[in-house]
Amino acid sequence: MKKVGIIMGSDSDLPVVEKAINTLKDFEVPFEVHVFSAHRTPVEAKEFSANARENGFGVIIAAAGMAAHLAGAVAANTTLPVIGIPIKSQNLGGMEALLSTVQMPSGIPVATVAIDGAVNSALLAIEILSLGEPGLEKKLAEKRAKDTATVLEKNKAIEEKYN
Ligand code: RP5
Repeated sequence: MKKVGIIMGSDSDLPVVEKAINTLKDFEVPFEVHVFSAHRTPVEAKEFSANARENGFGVIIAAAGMAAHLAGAVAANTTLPVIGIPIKSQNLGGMEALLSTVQMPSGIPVATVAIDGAVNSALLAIEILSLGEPGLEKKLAEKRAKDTATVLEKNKAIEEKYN
């Protein structure tokens, strides 16, 4: 199976990124995690991205906060699908990272999830990999069914309490 590459701009992003890591673990999808920054270590970020396809990656998740150029810079150096996670910041709440990540010019796409949307970044990566992995398609369907059952149970409890 192809690996998911997870890159974050700083180790301070790890508490959010760990949710993506845990989701990939739940699905037994192989991954690598790195701290590469578009601004602080641009050479390393470029090298990883440019070699990612030949190094066995199928999709890359890039998490960054503030002037979040990481996902776009990664996407500029690979034709693999890139998923951006805008990380919430103290001063501007992540809106700056969201806009920096999502507003890509035509030709270099970044699939952007919600601010701190790490779980969805992993699920989207798994969905992409599932195109060539029927086992993952089955696990995704099972998770959806489990999530639905959980919500229906909560609905039942609320209905019993108030109706
Ligand atoms: C971004 O700047 C990182 O992705 C992080 O979200 C933010 C702050 O980084 P630190 O100053 O905490 O290292 O590049």
